[in-house]
Amino acid sequence: MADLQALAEAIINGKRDDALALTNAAIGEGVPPADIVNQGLIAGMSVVGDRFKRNEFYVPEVLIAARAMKAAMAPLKPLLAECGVEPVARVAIGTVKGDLHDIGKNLVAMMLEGAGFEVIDLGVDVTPEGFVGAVNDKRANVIGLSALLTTTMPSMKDTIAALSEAGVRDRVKVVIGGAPLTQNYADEIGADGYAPDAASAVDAVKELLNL
Ligand code: B1M
Repeated sequence: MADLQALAEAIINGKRDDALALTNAAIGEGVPPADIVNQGLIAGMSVVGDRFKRNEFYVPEVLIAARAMKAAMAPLKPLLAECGVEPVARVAIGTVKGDLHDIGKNLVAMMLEGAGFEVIDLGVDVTPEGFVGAVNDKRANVIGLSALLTTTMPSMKDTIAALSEAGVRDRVKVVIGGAPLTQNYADEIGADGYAPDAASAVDAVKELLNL
């Protein structure tokens, strides 16, 4: 019988092969793909997020768990599309213009994927226009801005201004993060949310979307 608890454990422990095998077994038994995602993958990644927040897990453990989740997600993606299961929301995330740091941004993207969001990773050195394009062309509901340099923080303000100028500001929530950022800065530039770490970014996005 499909063991979604074991699947969650495989994700938590970063056991990629086990996660994939348990996912394929559950698919083979006819378990609905959404249940496999929710009760296996998301349940596991949510424990990973909590442990990361409590400093019981560090970056390597999160990366390994995310790798297991991605492997397990591969056979599920086409099935979810066939069933017409829509993602919870679309988050377009990027490191802002002038900034090439992407380790933290990648972690945030992985945690968001683990929580069931569709993540559009725009990469690094993303211009304000690049973020506007993600709202117009990719139908992003949330924009995630990451910056690691004090010199690139102002690009967050420019991005929010560009979203307003393009007339799409009211269609998206903007969440910011990165080592030099603070809630005060988020308030100052008119961002909707701020998160100090990857697991809190998931909480912030959920809160903003009332999920
Ligand atoms: Co750079 N660098 N770096 N660097 N680098 C820092 C950031 C720095 C603090 C080092 C220092 O001087 N002590 C300093 C910034 C100083 C400042 O602005 N106040 C600095 C500098 C100056 C530079 C260069 C200018 C150096 C030079 O060339 N003279 C240059 C700039 C290049 C550029 O971006 N244009 C540069 C280059 C680089 C490398 C390319 C060598 C490399 C980046 C590789 C890469 O990312 N692919 C690098 C690295 C690795 C660092 C340090 C050592 C580590 C950053 C990191 O990855 N941390 C960093 C010093 C340090 O932090 N000890 C440093 C781990 C990561 C998991 O944490 O990114 O904070 P972090 O992400 C966290 C949270 O912040 C949060 O969640 C993550 C996980 O919990 N978070 C979000 C991040 N984004 C979020 C978004 C959210 C929510 C939460 O919502 C959307």
